[in-house]
Amino acid sequence: MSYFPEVEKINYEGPETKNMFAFRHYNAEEEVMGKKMKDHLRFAIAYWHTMTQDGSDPFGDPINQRTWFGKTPMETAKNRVEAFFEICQKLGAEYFCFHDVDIAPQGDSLQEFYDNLDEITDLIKEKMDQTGIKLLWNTANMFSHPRFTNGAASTNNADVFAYAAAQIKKGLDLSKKLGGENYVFWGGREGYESLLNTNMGFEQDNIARMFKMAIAYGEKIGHKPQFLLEPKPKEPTKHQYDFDAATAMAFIQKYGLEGDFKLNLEANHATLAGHTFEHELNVARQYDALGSMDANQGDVLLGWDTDEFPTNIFDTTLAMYEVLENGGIAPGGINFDAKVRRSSFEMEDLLLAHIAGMDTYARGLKAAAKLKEEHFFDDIKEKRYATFNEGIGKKIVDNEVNLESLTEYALAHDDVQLESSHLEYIKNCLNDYLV
Ligand code: XLS
Ligand code: NI
Ligand code: NI
Repeated sequence: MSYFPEVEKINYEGPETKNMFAFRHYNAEEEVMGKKMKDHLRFAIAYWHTMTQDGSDPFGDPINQRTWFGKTPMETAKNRVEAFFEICQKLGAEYFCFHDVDIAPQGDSLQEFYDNLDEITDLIKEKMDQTGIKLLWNTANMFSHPRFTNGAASTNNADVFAYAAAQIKKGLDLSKKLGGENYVFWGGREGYESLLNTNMGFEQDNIARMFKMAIAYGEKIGHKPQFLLEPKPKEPTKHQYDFDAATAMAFIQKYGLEGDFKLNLEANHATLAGHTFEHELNVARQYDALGSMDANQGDVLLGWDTDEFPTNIFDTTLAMYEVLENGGIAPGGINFDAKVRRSSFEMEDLLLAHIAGMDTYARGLKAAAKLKEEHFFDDIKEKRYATFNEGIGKKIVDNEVNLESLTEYALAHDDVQLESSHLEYIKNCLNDYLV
């Protein structure tokens, strides 16, 4: 049975097409800088936003009616597998991501949850084998259930810590079963509400303990996905420990996790932290820790994680430029951690929204490749730092100076001449690459 009988496989038809269900810019097999677009972009579909999002908001009841709703939670879960792989196939997305709770009902006990997960992942594995679609990453949802009100690995309650460990262990078992290429930790409730009752150092030590157990377990079962830490500054927790890329790297370094962990960076989390997405990607690159991307966008007028589908080509161009500078994103990918707006409640909107996101990233890739091929930023930066290429500048870079020798130099050259950055001119030229 088909859940989208009216829609054929979505193909590239070019920017002139009037067909809503066609790509206008994403052409999977087309080569950009000697590599297929699909291999640059490694698109993944997020199970949660696509299959379980009901369109509700704090003021509105669920609105999304889906034909995969069944009579029991398990029946719905099974139908979802069918529908999900149809969506991935129709879009030509080769990867997917999920939380444990997205794919199977939790039932009345942890054992029942495990059994449900086993049954559903059998179905998922069958679909993966049939279609060739691969698991980019999975993760454990350790933030929705009331038991995680005070955190998971950072909880004040040891039984909760143990429960979280059991979810992670299962997550790694499922990752092995499905050949997951990465495994994500997003610390939704790993943070605190008030310092009046919080031992921050103790909580962070416990998070590191949990991560080390995850690494050890991966080694034990002979399955080592790339571990990824996903920063976010707030929401749901007021102070989240992995505030941004730099904070997450400080944590990773403090606990000696550099060899095992990279970062999964999300566009909307970057802006919530008061950064641009490209800033976060660039920071990660400085540490050789750019692991994967959660593609979405926030709304400049709203201060929360709106998880909109990315449609801003300025942002995707600068993000893809960082990816090209990184030499690619594999084994990570571009996961659409994005949901349709409440008013886009038809099932077909799930396809249209992904088409928009994929086209926007394709345009970003093409523009970024041109910027790189034409050395647009390289030339600007080369010129801007030119004083370090010779004379005293070169000596600084070669570590041949100290405060005394620089003082001697400065006394003789205190008539400093600056050059204008012509930033407005740069932005004007950059626009030519975007359209
Ligand atoms: C929420 C996060 C979440 C992670 C996976 O804001 O983005 O969806 O990506 O737990
Ligand atoms: Ni995310
Ligand atoms: Ni998010």
